[in-house]
Formats: sequence, structure tokens, C-alpha cells
Amino acid sequence: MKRIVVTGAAGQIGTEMVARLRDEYGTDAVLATDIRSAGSELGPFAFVDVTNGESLDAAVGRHRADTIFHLAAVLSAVGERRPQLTYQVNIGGLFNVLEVARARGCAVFTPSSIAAFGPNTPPDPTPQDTIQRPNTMYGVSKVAGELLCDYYFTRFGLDTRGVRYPGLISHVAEPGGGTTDYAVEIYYEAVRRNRYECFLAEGTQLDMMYMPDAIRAAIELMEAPADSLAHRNAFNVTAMQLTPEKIAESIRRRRPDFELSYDVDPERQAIAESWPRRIDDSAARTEWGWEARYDLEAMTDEMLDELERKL
Ligand code: NAD
Ligand code: AKB
Repeated sequence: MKRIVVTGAAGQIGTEMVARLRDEYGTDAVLATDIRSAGSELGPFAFVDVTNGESLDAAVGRHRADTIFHLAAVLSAVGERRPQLTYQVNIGGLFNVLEVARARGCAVFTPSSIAAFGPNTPPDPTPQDTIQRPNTMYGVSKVAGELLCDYYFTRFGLDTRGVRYPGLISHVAEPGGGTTDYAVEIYYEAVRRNRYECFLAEGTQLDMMYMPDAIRAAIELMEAPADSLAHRNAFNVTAMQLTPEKIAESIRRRRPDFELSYDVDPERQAIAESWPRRIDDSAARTEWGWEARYDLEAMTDEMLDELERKL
């Protein structure tokens, strides 16, 4: 990877991915693109709507890119409110990225999600290769994306790689409308008000990961020798299994008066209940040495330190 285009660069992952890639490969080597301009002053930036294949092709060509980190997407909760848009951006946008990459010989990183599983997937542990019948448009788009990326590898020899991220927790850019957003909001509200009203119910367990691990996972997978990969796309990766009350308990080590209450949103609760409780990431560990570094306590300490500084 030497010259990289990042789509969806202004989002929760993109903001930190671009910064990390620029540290690694140089500021000018990384072109950030999005349909909004957040962070555009920090280095090379272009407005690119991934549903417009020509505009994407022009940006990739002008930058002489050899790699695309494709992060532009609509997430699960917004996806249920806007399923048609989700189809266009998540499936149509990925198709454009793969076609541009095919024409220009680029490697492609595309994140899938725990949302690619559904209510009849074995929830604990969820194997790498298993039943995938999600019941959200976001989940449908993620399964289609996994299959498309595999197809472009086997049919055209394109170097496509990807992981199934769990819910990601971070303090730099706020999340973009997912079901796991509560696990970020809880830290912001702990610092702002010392209390949080959670939209998921007590006991709802989901896989989660702290952002620095998620960024490292993407870069390590893209740098892994191709002949070590039996899978290429959609590697299960996880770091911890969290419930709202587990996070609250961890916050109370530092803020003993922190209060957690619940006002459950039935739509997002139903989405969460259709997802795994614990995914098995042994394929990623075996094939490219994946290992998370942050556990809940280390993440909580860093999240609170950073948000206390920021807010
Ligand atoms: P986000 O919502 O924070 O950011 C997505 C970005 O895409 C936004 O900046 C948005 O402006 C941009 N975008 C939307 N439509 C676009 C279009 N038509 N053209 C170009 N850009 C467009 O999302 P994120 O959390 O950064 O997620 C990035 C990727 O990682 C997505 O594929 C998502 O499904 C996946 N993922 C994220 C998480 C998580 O917890 N954040 C978990 C699993 C998978
Ligand atoms: C969401 O909740 O939609 C995302 C995800 C797990 O894909 N954070």
C-alpha cells in the first residue's frame, strides 16, 4: 500500500483511519473522500459520492491509487429508516468501488459487520462460516458486499480483503446511526452529565472493539501475505462482549455516582437481538495473527481521559 483513497473518510472509522494511514504512509499518499467536508483541511480531500462511479474513478485515477479503503456506508438504524438509500449506497457504492478497482488494479479493504448475521445464526459462539440470513437492509447489504468482494477476487483476481467489525467505540468522531452507538454515547454522557438513558435493554450483549484495535486490524489484514489467507473477506474480529450494565460498572470505577437508566427503543432493540452475542474470531487469529490489545477497563480509562479533555 503506497497510495490510498479512503471513501467515507469523514465518518467514525474514516476520521481515525485517515490519520493513522497518513502517519504510516505520508499525508500526501492518502486521499480522503466523502460527501461531507469534516476533516478536509487536514490533507488531500475530494468530494466523492460513491454512488457516482465516474466521480469515484476520476478521484482514484488522479490520485494514482493502488489501494481503496471503502468506508462509505449507511449504518443499521438509519438503514431501517431509509432502506432504499441503504441499498444504493452500500451495494451500489461497493459495486462502483470494485469496478474502479478492477479497471485500475487497486486492492480493496471493505468492512462487513456482525450485522451480516441474523436471528437464526448460532449466537454464541458465532462461527466464521455459518448461516447468514439477516433481517435488516443494512445486514442484507453487508452479506451482498461480502459475496461481491469474494466474487471479484475469484473471478477477476482483485485483492479484496475485509473484516466483520463488531460495534466500535471511539472518542474522536461520533458514530453515524448504528445500533451499537449506545456504547459510545454512554461515555460522552458519563462525562457531560454523569448519567445515561440507554436505548438498548439491560442484558443486551454484543461484541465490541475499541477503535485503535479496529484500525490496526484493517492495516494488518491489508499488509498480511496473500498466501496466508484462506478467507479473504469478512473475517470475524472481536475484542470484548459488552452489555450496557457492564460498561456502566466499568465507568463507576472512575465515577462512582454514574447512573444508568433505560428507555428501550423497540426498533434498535430488535436489531440488536438479531445479532450474535459472541463471534468466534479464530480464523483471523490463525490466518493473519489478529489479536485485540484493549479490554474493557483499558478502553474505559482511555475513553474517559480523552473525553474529559475534549468536553
Ligand atoms: P459512519 O456512518 O460514521 O461514516 C460513513 C461515512 O460515509 C460518513 O462520513 C458519510 O458522510 C459517508 N457517506 C454516506 N453516503 C455516502 C456516499 N453516497 N458517498 C460517499 N460517502 C458517503 O460509518 P463508520 O462507522 O465510519 O463505518 C464505516 C464502515 O464500517 C461501514 O461500512 C460500516 O458498515 C462498517 N462498520 C462500522 C461499525 C461501527 O461500529 N462503526 C461496525 C461494523 C462495521
Ligand atoms: C451498527 O450498529 O450499525 C454498526 C455495526 C455493528 O455494524 N455499529
